[in-house]
Amino acid sequence: MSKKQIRIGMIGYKFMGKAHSHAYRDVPFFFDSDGIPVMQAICGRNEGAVKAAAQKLGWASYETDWRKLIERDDIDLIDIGAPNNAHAEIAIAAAQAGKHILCEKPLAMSVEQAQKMLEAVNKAGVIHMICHNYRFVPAVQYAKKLIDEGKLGSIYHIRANYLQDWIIDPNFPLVWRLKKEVCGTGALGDLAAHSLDLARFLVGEFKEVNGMMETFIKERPIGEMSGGLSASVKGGALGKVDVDDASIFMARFENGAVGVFEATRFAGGNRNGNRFEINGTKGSIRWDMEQMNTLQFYSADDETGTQGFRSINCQEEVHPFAGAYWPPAHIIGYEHTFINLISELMNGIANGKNPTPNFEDGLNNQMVLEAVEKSAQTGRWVSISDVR
Ligand code: SOE
Repeated sequence: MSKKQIRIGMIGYKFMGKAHSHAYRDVPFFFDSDGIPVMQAICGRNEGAVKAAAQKLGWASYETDWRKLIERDDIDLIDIGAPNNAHAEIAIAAAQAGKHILCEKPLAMSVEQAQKMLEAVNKAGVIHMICHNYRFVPAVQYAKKLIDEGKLGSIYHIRANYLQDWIIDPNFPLVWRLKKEVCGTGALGDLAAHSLDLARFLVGEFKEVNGMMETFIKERPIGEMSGGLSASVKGGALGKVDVDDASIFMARFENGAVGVFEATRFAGGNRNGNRFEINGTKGSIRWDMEQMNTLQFYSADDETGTQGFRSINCQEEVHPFAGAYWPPAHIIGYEHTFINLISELMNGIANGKNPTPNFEDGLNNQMVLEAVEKSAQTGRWVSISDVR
């Protein structure tokens, strides 16, 4: 079968722009996907910066207005890495122009927006995907396989935390991820969104949640992130932080499992501690992004005396996606999660089949996020069916 060329137009060129660009470049290197990404155009508002990014990241051209990018008839897929408040408008316009879409998480600012985005892609009949890259860690995919094969039996618990510490310094500036009108929520939409997506992938659908949200540093210096994650602005005007620094919630799942979730950017020493443990009637699994290639597995079927968590290095041919790379245990990293995800998207577009996670997952995730917010405001349990 001849390969289909898929011409990409990507919006955003910072952290995610770099991760996605790298993945488009590397997909054909490692995967025999039916679709081949063509890095056609990158888009950003600052001409000097986007031009430099185009050159550095390997894009053939650039645009400074996303509407122009969408109008171009030499683009098949729009990749949205712009801040959260721009996702809905761009995605709906892209769908109406008949473009396939990859959108960064969280899908939208609200359930209402996410519903409109899903309606637009369904109406246009385009392929859509949301960038929950942690689903594509081989160890996480293997966890899913073990659960689907019944190795854990029926699930009792998930406890998941996503712990970072990059805004602990009160002088860290008021960047867009700390402004409600741009990002919607703080640690909840940025970090817990990943954990609850993994929970939906591995455990099942949420039924109800009970949460709390806290903002420890209520005001921060107005300024940019120059200096990266260690940016610090001394003196000058302060602006209000109106999103959560930490969010914690309990959950019940449709299948009877229960969960505890914690997302924070104030867990000192945890740079990217994305972790979960799942316990079932026949066994347990544990995973930690900071040791991403290892899955801990406990099986109650093991002989008494030898029971305990065993560490599986998920870098063998049998581990999903791992075989595309190196010989066993020649490890892969964070960037490979994006390569794996985009290889699925390329196959999806070439074969006209929607991959997962897609906008439907984005909407379901958004319902959980909104239910947690509502619960934190009211101090009550909130059913997911009540935020539809
Ligand atoms: C920042 O907290 C961030 O880059 C998130 O936005 C990503 O989704 C997460 O994967 C890593 O941390």
